Amino acid sequence: MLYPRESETREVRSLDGIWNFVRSDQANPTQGVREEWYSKDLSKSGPTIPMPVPASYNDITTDNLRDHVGTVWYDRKFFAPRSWAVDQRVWLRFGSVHYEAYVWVNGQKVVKHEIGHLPFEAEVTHLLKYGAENRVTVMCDNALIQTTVPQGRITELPNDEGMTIVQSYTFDFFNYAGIHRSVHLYTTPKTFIEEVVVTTNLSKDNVGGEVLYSVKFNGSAINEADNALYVRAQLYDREGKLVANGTSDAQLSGSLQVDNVNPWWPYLMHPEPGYLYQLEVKLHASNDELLDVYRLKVGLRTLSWSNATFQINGRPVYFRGFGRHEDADVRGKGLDNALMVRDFNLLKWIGANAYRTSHYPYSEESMQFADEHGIMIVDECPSVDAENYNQELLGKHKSSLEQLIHRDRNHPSVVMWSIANEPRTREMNADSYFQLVANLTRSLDKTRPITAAIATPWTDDKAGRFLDIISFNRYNAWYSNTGRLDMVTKKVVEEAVAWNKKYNKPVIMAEYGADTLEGLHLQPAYVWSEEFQTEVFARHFKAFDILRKKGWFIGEFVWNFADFKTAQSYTRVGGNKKGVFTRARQPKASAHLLRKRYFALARELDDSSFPEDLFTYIADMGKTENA
Ligand code: BDP
Repeated sequence: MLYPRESETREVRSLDGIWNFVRSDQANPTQGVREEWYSKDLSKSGPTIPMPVPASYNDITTDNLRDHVGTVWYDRKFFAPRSWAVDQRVWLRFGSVHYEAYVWVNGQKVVKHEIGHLPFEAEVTHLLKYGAENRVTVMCDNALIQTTVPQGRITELPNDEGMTIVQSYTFDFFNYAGIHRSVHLYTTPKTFIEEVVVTTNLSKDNVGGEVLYSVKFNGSAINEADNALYVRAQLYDREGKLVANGTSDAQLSGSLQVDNVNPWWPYLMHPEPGYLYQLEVKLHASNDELLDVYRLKVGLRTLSWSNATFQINGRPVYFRGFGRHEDADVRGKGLDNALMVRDFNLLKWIGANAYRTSHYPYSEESMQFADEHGIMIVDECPSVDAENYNQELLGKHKSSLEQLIHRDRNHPSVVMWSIANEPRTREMNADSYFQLVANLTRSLDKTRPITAAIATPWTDDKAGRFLDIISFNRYNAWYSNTGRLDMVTKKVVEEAVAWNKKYNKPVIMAEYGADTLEGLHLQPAYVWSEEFQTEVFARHFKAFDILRKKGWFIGEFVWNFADFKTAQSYTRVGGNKKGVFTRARQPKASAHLLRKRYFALARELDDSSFPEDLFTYIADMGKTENA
C-alpha cells in the first residue's frame, strides 16, 4: 500500500482536525449500528463532544472515557471539489485506527478493518457528492479478546451499581484507542499505479548500484486494444540530478544501474548517513499517454546475515538502540510531528543507530524519518504475549505481518522483521504456530532476516529455530534478583551464550532495564533511583563487551527509550518508568551514561568522532595543552 503523495496526477487532502465524537453505552455496544447512527449526523442521535484526530481519545476528557470498553463513534463533514468529479478516482485512507474500524461515507458502508497500527483505505468515488458537502462516519472498537492481535480478555464483574465490563490484558502498555493517525482523501487517475516494490543491490566495492522495481497498476487499459502499458522510471540524487532512467518490461518491472553510488548508511557509520534517491515512476499507455506519476524515496543498500553476523553494505553492524513506544501525554498514541522530531533529535544526541518498533508498527511518517536519518528499524508486528494458539489468531497474526510488509518493504531503514514480542513459546503448539508465521514472513520478503523478542527461558523455547536472529529480553536485578547489581553481568553472558549454543545464530539483547523515578537519588544505588538505573546499565555494558568478543553478539537495546503509560497496577507508578528519557522527553541520569557508551561504540566500531560536549571537563588529567 503506497503512502498518499501529491503529484501532477494526484491530489491529497487531509481530514485531520476536530471530529464529533460519541461513546456508546458499554452495556449496549451495538445500539449505534441497530439505530443506524451512520445514516445521519451523529449529533442527531445524541450529544457529541469534540475529539481531535489524530489522537487517542482516552486522555482527552476529564471523565472515565479513559477506561471505556467497546465502541465509540466519530464523524465529520468535508467538501469534495467539483473538479474531482471528472476522470478520476477518490480514495479514503486511514493511517491507523485502533483496534477495529467500520467506516461509512454519506451513510454507505465503505470499509471494515481489524488490527490497529496499520493503514487501510477504500475507494469512495461513487459515494461522494462533488461540489457539495459529504459526511464520513467511523465506529471504532477497542475490545481485545483471545482472537485479536494483541490478545486480551473481556470479563463481566460486579461493581457498586450492578455489573460492568472490564478489559484486561497481559501486555505492559495502555490499550490506547481511536483514530491514531492521519485521515486522507486522495485522488488517482482511472488507471493508476497501485503498488511499487523496490529492492536494491550494490557491487562488492559499493561503487555500482542497482534499483530493481516492479509496478502493479489498477484500472482498465485505455482502449480495448491497449493492454500494453509500460513504466518509465527515473532516479534522481539528493541534488535533483538524474542519475539513471529506463523503461520497464511488459510485466512493468525493470532495473536501473547507478554509477558512483551513494549507499544508504546507518547513522554514525558514515559521514553522510541516510542518503536517499528519489525514484520517479511514470505509468504510460502504449500510445505514450502519461497515465500516472508516483515518487518515492529509495536508499541503496544491501543486507546479509550468517550464523554470526549481520552486515549492511558488506560491513558488520552492531545495533545500539532502544525498544520504544508511541506514547505521550494527552494524545496517547496519536501521531504527533513535534514528538516525532524531538525523539529523533534525542536518538541522534544519544548516538543510537537503531530501535525496535515495540510492540506494533509505528507511523509511516516515522518510518520515512528513519530512512532520512539513517536509523535502523527492527520492524515489529502487533503480536505481544501471544498464547493459547488457535487458527483464528494465526490468521490474524499472519495478516498483520502481510500488511506490515506491504506497507514497509520499500524502507531502507527496515533491516529486520520482528514477528512477535514475548510469545509464550514453551506452550504446546508454539513450534508449529511460529513455523507458519516465520514461513509466511520469509515468503513475503527474502531480503531481510526475521527475529522475535523472546523471554521464555532458552531451555523451554520452541520458536528460536525458525528465526534468523535470536533476540532475548531479560530483567536481571529487576524482575529477577531485584536490587542485586552483583547478579547481572555473569547472568547476561551465560544466557546469551546459551541461546547461541542452542541455535547457532546471532544474538541480540532486545530488552534490559530498570524502572526509575526521575529525581529519585539514592546512594548506594537502590531500586527505582537514578543511581540504580545507571548501575544496571553499566553492569550490562560489561556483559556486552565480553559477549562482543565472541563474534556472534550483535546488539544491545535498552528498555525503554521513554517512560510510558500502562494499565493501572501496583507495580506501575503512573506507568512504566524504565525510560532513559521521561515521558516529557527529558534525560534521566542514565541517558548521559548511555550516550557515552553509544558514542564510544561508534568510535571503536565505525571510526566516528565524539561530539564536543560528550565529556565534561573535570581536570587536566595529565594532558598539557600547548595553547
Ligand atoms: C517486557 C515486555 C515489555 C515490558 C517490560 C517491562 O516485553 O513490554 O514493558 O517487560 O516489564 O517483558 O518493563
